[in-house]
Amino acid sequence: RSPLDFAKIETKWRKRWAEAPPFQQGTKDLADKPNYYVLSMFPYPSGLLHMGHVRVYTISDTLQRFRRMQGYNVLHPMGWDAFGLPAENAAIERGIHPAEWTTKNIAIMKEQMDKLMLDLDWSRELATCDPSYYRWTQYLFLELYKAGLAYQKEAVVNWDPVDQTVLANEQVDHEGRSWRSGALVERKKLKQWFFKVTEFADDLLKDLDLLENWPDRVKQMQRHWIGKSKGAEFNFPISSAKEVDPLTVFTSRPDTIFGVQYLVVSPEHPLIDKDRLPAEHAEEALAFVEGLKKVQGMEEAEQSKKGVFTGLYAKHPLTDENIPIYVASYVLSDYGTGAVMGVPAHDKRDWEFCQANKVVENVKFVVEPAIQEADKALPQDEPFTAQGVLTALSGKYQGMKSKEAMKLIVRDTMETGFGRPATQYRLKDWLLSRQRYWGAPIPIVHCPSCKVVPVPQEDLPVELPLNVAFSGRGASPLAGADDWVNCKCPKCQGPAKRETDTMDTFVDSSWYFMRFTDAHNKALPFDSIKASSQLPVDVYIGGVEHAILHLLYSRFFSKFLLKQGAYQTTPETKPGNGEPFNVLLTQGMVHGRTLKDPDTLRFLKPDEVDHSDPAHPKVKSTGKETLVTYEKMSKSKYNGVDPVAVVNEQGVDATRLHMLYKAPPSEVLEWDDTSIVGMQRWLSKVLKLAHSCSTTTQDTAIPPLDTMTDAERDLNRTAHQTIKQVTDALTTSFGFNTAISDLIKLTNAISASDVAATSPIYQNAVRSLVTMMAPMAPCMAEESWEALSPSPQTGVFQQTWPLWEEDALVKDTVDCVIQVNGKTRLTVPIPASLVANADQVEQLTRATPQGQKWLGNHSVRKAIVAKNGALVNFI
Ligand code: ANZ
Ligand code: ZN
Repeated sequence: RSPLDFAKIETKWRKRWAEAPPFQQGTKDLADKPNYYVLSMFPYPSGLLHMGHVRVYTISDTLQRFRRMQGYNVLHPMGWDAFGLPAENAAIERGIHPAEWTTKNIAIMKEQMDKLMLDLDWSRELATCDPSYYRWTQYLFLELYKAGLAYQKEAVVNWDPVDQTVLANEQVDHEGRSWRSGALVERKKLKQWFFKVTEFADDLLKDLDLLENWPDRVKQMQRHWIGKSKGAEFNFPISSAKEVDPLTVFTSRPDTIFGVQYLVVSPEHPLIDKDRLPAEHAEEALAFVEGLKKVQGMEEAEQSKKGVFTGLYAKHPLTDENIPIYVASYVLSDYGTGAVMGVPAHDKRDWEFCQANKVVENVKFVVEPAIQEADKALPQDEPFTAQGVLTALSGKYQGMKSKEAMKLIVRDTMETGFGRPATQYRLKDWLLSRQRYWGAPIPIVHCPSCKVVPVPQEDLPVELPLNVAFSGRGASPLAGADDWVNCKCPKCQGPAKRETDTMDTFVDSSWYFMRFTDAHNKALPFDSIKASSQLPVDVYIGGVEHAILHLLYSRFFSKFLLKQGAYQTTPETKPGNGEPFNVLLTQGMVHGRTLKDPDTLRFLKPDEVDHSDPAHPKVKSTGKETLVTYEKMSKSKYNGVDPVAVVNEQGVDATRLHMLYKAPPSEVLEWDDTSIVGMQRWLSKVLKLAHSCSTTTQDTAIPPLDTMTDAERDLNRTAHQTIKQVTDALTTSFGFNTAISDLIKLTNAISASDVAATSPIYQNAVRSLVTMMAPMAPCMAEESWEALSPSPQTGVFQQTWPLWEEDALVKDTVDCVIQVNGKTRLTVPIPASLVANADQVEQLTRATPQGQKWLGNHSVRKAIVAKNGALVNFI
């Protein structure tokens, strides 16, 4: 189809670059250049590169090549997020050891990546499952442990009965099913390891404001995840004789204290104990709690408004009323104090609970809207959840606004010891232990006499035993590896047992970007000076699915390590305070062209479709045109696209360009092979242009602007305008799509121009074009550069990025909008030097037939020149 043999050109450069890489990584002459760190989120080695990968890596490779050409010493590494469940499942299903499966996949994916012509620093390659890496993950665990930020506690966890493992909340979907196995998740209490991320909650929240170059949406998601909530804690004394400690609740609405009609504790609350509950109620309450464990998933349990009375009462400290205490699963055990004050009149969940369990007959409204229509009573059949003014039921606080009442009530109750101000975060500590094999072992030994003992640093890594049984059922394979589990206590040398939990893979990925700065360090996770000179990452590119956890945990790690002095930030280091990623670019998904039968709406298999007219595919059996949509690629929709096949067929440059051109990076990209041909045509055209001026002189001096002909000035301006726009797109806006269309426009302007190919202006335009194309389409740019051959010794990647001159951008004429008495009437081209001069503009306007018509023989009283002469209003 295409006259150019792209594959041949690609092979030619692949070979030459293998001999003499276009960029030297870490050479001496780069040492005095400023550092720049471009990173794409490292992949899980599934063994299959998908189009989403192509999109991320194309973006990062484009950005890094651009920065190198700008003269930066760029770090652009790649590694493997190689621990995790799929490897272990492969071991169970196919009997291959996870290590072997992973190594094989890495090799396959590396080859696939190579097809994409990515210029990566493979000398820093790392895999998180490699002992030389996880040794340092374990080291960092111990650092956190020593700092009091890693601890063990019993916790209610999401238990996946199929995978036999604990799941994080976000691994459970809204139906309470495991993200991986699809099994209904159960609630189970287990001793687990946690990282105290909540210790950093305030910093993690506050410092989001420093991240000017992060998408607002991501920052919003993080804010919501951290969920800071201000309010108060109140103590309600329990009027039953058995209980001495009061019940403490957290509320964000202390102004509703007079509306408390009952209290509710979570099913895991310490009060729910047969010794603490009155005998006549204990059985029912405990049975209720027991029953909840069988309810599927956390989510469903939380949704349910069912609850039972505990038999206990508390005394309302302000009204002395006796209020019943309930237990219900809508109260979370790990938020606030695990107990709430029930205010049915002003909280939706309390209202529903009250209705569902018939707790009280009359709901007490203690706050009313500030502005109320005189004769219109507040509806009594729904809660009033907004702030307002306190009603007569609120005693001496009657008439106060909610805000003011909150302050006073908290202050007053502080004096009596009943209340205090409190802040709560939705953010929870990070539950990091997993009852699985394929993860970094937690470097802890349990000794009968010394209890929890950290493994000494010199004994790291605690290596995974290779010889274990993968059954897929029961406890973790590690628990069954007796030789490994039984060890000596590092403290007393007595017999002890290893911790058999491994770490969540999010731990591995929370610091890999730091390891890349010093990937082979054998004494430390990384050298402080090396890390300090590279961090933060200048641009981080990856999927928005990591907007919360991975980014939050990475922020936690880098803040912690900064505090520990593991690296420093300099005043110039943006954004500061241990924030790991300066610019965050979250790329959208790649959707595939999906064909459906218009009659049955069934997804069509490739062999069911007649593609003889590619723009109008038809159902073979009926001859009807198929429905065409773009949807997430999946096997069941037959809409998947194999990147390697695309590259083989269309060429790597056209594939990369098409990927960048079809949509702005953060938006969904509708992948459609049929239009790649547009990029191929453009590439051919550029190469032709390059050939057209290859035979000319080496004289590249651009003559002064005022000696240029109009055609030369025009072409020169277009070239400079394009340089400005493309540079901006690659620096700040990341509008690769508009950058490509600007380059195409420049190509067309060069071809259409009357300027001779021998002119330095023409040559400069072509050279700038080829240079700017290089980061996105490396092979064809290099081929074109060779054709141009302005300096045969150096390739296009040795060229410096072109600079634009403001002078060259100035237009000769300005299209001036003319208004008469404020109404827009016509546009007149005015020489740029005259636009500010109202008299001249008037003369030139009158000189046009339209201008004659509107100004006629009226004299102008006043002329208002606006927008630097682009608009003149004659009055
Ligand atoms: C009384 C009240 C009255 C409440 C009112 C709200 C409105 P945020 O803003 O998300 O922090 N709450 C406290 N602990 C809880 C737990 N462990 N499980 C479920 N709900 C809990 O939410 C704070 C509010 O959520 C608290 O304020 C409490 O209900 C409830 F008109 O107390 B409120
Ligand atoms: Zn011991």
